Amino acid sequence: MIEKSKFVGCFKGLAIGDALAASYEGGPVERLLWRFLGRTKTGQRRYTDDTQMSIDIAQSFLTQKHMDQTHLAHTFAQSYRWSRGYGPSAASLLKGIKSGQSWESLNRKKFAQGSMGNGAAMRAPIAALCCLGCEDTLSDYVHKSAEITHAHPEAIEGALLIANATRLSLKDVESIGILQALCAGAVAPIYKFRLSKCLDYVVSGKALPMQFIKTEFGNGMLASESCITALYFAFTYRRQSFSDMVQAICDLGGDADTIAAMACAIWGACNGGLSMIEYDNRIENLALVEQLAGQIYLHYQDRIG
Ligand code: AR6
Ligand code: MG
Repeated sequence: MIEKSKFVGCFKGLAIGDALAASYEGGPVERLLWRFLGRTKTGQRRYTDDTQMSIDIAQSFLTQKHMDQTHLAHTFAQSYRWSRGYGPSAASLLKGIKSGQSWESLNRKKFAQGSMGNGAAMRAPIAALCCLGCEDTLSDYVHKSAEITHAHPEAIEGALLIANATRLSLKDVESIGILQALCAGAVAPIYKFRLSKCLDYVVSGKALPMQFIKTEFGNGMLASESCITALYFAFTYRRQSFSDMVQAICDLGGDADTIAAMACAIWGACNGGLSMIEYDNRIENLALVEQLAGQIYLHYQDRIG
């Protein structure tokens, strides 16, 4: 049986990584803007769309008890606030849903194959938590939660990689075994290529220079430019300090908050949330995040009897 602390660590890790790295995302304009938007009135660090959409997945699951795409699409749309820093295509899609259009009419409107941004992968760890105990539903659940906003096959595959890495981390599978399993199941050439390099580097245990990580795995907004980067950090820092990993991701820059959200969720799924207590009063709404993780855990307990 998986410990509750791992569910809490996964969800809190996602929110903490997102909030701590948000001020390192993008170029000078984005960073300047976040200096004004990045704190609550009481001085806590605000999280971005990564955590908000993860909360939406959890709340929709806890209300509906199964994957209900219409309910989830409306939950995403109701939570949308421009000040959370959503991706441009995701923002216009969510505003369209809020104005009464269906997600099916919008998710291939801007791009013929849909968005291949990392916005589906960033929330995939929480989809994985919702499926624990009935894991044959995981692929379908992640696919359906992703395609509402990200219909492109690479966005969906990125979400599946992050969800599966989370699931196996919760079960204490060793990093090499997880990466081998992901390599074996990879479909898109970019994921096959980057995953096999990631496996080699994690096996070697060598620290890679930042510029090299950026060239090898990427640090951009596309799923193919950030998901393997997050896996590299999560498994390189698995037995090291959480805060050192966050700092390294901040130093990498680019889409730092989303890379941190994914890596920190997986780190928390491996190590649990005990070492994250120091952030409890520093990050917005962590009590809600912990409460939602606890409620999802109760479902897991019910399932496994
Ligand atoms: N073809 C070309 N460019 C694309 C395509 C495509 N099929 N799909 C996406 N892009 P979006 P997200 C480019 O808007 O994935 C936030 O900070 C295009 O430039 O769907 O939800 C989140 O936290 C598009 O605007 O956003 C993430 O960190 C961009 O990718 C990040 O933004 C992002 O796709 C992405 O979030
Ligand atoms: Mg982000």
